[in-house]
Amino acid sequence: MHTLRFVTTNPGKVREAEQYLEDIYTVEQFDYDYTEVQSDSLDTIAARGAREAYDAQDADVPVIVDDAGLFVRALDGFPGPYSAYVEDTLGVERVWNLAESLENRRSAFRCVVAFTDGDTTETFSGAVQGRLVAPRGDGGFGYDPIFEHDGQTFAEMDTAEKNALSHRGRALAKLADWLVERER
Ligand code: ITT
Repeated sequence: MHTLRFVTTNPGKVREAEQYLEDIYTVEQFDYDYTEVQSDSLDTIAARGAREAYDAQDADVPVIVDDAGLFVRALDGFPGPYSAYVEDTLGVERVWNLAESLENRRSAFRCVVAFTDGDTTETFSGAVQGRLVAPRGDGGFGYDPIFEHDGQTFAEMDTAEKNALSHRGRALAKLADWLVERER
């Protein structure tokens, strides 16, 4: 089976991707910190990151980059593309402390997965709506403990349950369909 490199420092993302891609590719984590260009668009960040990582590797293997973020409606979408910075600086507990004072805690996770094999670069996106709550659950990663969808936080779900609903699951399902179609 061919190899696909998932360019990320986050093993949680790789775990979620394997479920969609394991019939097509052996998924390998490529721990490369690509330049996250300052952009309001996850699409631009992911596509540029994929091309940079593709060029930086020592082989000729297709790569994917996944850029995701938490968009809080009452904060005009903040932290959005800056979600990693906010998590690293404040931590999820303190993000919740800030969110607690908001009247409307509706939020969305968005994700763009960019694929490139050197010739073709394609992006696939997914989103899920939910609301911020006090942290619950110990599964998942990142903001999962404070993101509730239909009464459960993402951290209270196992990987398959989260994938079936999540921003990343939706983007990966589109990528997997596209890859299968392309092989025909
Ligand atoms: P890479 O850039 O190395 O892939 P990262 O975790 O920094 O890893 P992102 O920039 O895409 O990835 O993530 C932005 C932030 O959003 C970061 O703090 C993540 O933990 C968080 N995040 C992304 N996807 C998430 C998910 O499915 N559930 C909870 N938090 C998520």
